[in-house]
Amino acid sequence: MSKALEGVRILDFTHVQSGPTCTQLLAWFGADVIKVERPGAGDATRQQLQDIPDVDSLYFTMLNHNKRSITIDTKNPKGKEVLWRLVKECDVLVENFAPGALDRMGFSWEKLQEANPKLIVASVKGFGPGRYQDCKVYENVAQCAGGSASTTGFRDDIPMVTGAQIGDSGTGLHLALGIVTALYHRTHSGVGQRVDCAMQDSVLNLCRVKLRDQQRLAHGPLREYSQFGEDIPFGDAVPRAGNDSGGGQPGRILKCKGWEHDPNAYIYFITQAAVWEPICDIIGEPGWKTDPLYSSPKTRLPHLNEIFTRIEAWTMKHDKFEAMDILNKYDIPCGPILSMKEIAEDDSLRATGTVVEVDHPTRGKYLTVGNPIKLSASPAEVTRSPLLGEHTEEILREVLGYRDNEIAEIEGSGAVGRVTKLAAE
Ligand code: CAO
Repeated sequence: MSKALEGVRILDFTHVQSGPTCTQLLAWFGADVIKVERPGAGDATRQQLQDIPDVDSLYFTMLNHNKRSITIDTKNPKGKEVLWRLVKECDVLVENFAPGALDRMGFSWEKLQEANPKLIVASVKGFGPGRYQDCKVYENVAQCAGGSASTTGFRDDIPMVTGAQIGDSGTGLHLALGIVTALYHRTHSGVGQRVDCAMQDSVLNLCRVKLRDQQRLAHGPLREYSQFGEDIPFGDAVPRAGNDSGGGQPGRILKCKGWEHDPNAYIYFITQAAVWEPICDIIGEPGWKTDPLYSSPKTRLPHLNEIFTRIEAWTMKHDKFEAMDILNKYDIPCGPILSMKEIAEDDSLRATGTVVEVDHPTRGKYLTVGNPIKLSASPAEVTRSPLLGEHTEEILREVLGYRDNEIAEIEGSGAVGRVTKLAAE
């Protein structure tokens, strides 16, 4: 079976999380991703949150699978010469430097296009053009500026960021789609283009249901939000909705057996209209099937707190997995709150390769998240992240055609740091 992106070569100027998530996806699909890193230091995440001294951190290893690493000082004249040769050999340049950094290095869009008109240049920035365009941005800043934080958490508490990295990984996903779309466009236009993703925009795209609710507010209260049933008036902006379901089918996180000592003994329970009758039977309220106060989705809305308190009295008698088994028999949409420990040990996630064990020469075995996108004709094999500069010589020689004496000259200039050959694994 062939890889979907076989033959596509990526010049990967990314660091930290947003850009690396994007290029990792492209690498899983078979692109040859050449990660350019600063000699001696590399991507800052190699050293961040290190759990084992002098070993690439899990932060780095879990975001840079299937890539090759070359060290180049982009500010060294010889380094620039090598980079320009790489620009000509690559289909896509991906970067997520601070605004203006690529231009300052001398790689403006105009110069890149002149050197390689087919090149696609893909960038992540915190903000798009406008008043914040020059700002440096990390994950939580994007969550706050993209509308996620103001709509996450509980109404009577402070705004909350979410654990899902929607600013970084979310933007990386958007960028990857932009890149493959531009690659497709290039097949009939013959030319490259720029692909720009702002982290604020990507977060907003993922929060679009909240902009929907913002406009619904003009026509009355948001009846599916708990505060409606609690008679708490709405202000002029979408409030935080706690764990209320974002859709038209009310849902909540409810306690299950063991909640007193297990912080994750909870289940998400959705009172989908289609299964209201079995819900009433299971929780021991058969009268609610016909009582006009409870029998229709609309009349239930003011009573959601009472309804979920009653359902919780049932869920508290079962552990979350037992409750799942019972509720699934009736097609009642629900889901256990899984801890990361439970996810790491989950058989089915291992079987599909979504959770995968990888071996690393200095770290040993570790768990990672594999490609969540499954292509039937080109399955992704997850290979370990590269050591810093591991492929410098290989890339200089095989991709760029440099000879021994030229490689020695490049090394002598300080442009690529010390070129070392990795002992066979
Ligand atoms: N050789 C020589 N110099 C290099 C180099 C290399 N191989 N790689 C990077 N550099 C230089 C850059 O050219 C830049 O120099 P100048 O400031 O002189 O132009 C310098 O390193 C710092 O780059 P940076 O500003 O991108 O890095 P930072 O650590 O200061 O900021 C970040 C990091 C993420 C805040 C910033 O890159 C950014 O805002 N990126 C866009 C948004 C983004 O992707 N954020 C997500 C990050 S994950 O949460």
